[in-house]
Amino acid sequence: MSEPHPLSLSENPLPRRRRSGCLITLEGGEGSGKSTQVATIRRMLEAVGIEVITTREPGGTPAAEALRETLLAGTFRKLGPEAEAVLFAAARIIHLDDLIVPALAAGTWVVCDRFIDSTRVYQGLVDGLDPHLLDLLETVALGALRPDLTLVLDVDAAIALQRARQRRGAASPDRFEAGDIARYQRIQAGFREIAARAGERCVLVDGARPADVVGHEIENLIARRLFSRLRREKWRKHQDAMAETPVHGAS
Ligand code: T5A
Repeated sequence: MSEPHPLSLSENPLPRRRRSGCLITLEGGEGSGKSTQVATIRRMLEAVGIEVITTREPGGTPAAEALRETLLAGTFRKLGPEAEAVLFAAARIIHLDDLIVPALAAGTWVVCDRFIDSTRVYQGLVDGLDPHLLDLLETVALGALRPDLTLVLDVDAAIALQRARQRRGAASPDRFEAGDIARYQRIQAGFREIAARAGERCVLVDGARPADVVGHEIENLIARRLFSRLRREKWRKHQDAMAETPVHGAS
């Protein structure tokens, strides 16, 4: 078989390994309640016996967390938005290779605070990067992998900003939090548009309500949208338990 030409582009990127766990992502502007709901989802899945890990982007592994620290501090800003987008993608590749893909392959469910839609909104809409570059980076990082469900938390900019500031307390804002209301409104509009365009994968959730009310709706959404996966997982657990139960009379 002849070697591919180094400059030839693959029209059909190789899919990442097949998987059996579910990937749920949470998206939305700063302070929209993503981390709070990640913890709720974890409790819900554990309560029905599903193995689950929670993680975040950028970050999730030691190497990707190191990149997160410098990205959020704005250290790479001077390199320009393209270079910064490549570094977000690098953090994502590490995260996928070292944590997400092996977990999914082992049947573990993964709940991730921010993922590909954040790149589309922050690097695409806010920083104005060419969507083709973002497509390419997404293909390199994900292959054919996509989240099974994306919950987009929708919270008005003023509330989200107030929450983010409240939580931060006296600490100084990172470069993302230092923005103004107009910027938050663009971000919110961007996430709304993604939720409308990718309705198969995304659900827009009103995140301005009390956290327990939002959590209850999310539990119902997961149960409805991923019902067959939840049932299959329970069946698999049941079979595992049966296999471990000693059979009377067996030698
Ligand atoms: N980024 C990220 C990119 O530019 N490109 C990318 O590809 C990716 C992946 C990450 C930054 O990186 C950028 C986007 C981001 O700016 P981050 O710290 O991970 O930054 O994300 P933030 O959204 O800033 O994280 P926050 O923790 O501030 O927001 P959350 O997780 O949405 O909100 P949460 O749950 O921590 O809640 C914030 C506060 O509000 C309260 C909580 O108790 C907390 O105090 N709260 C509520 N209060 C009332 N009612 C509710 N329903 C509440 N829910 C939470």
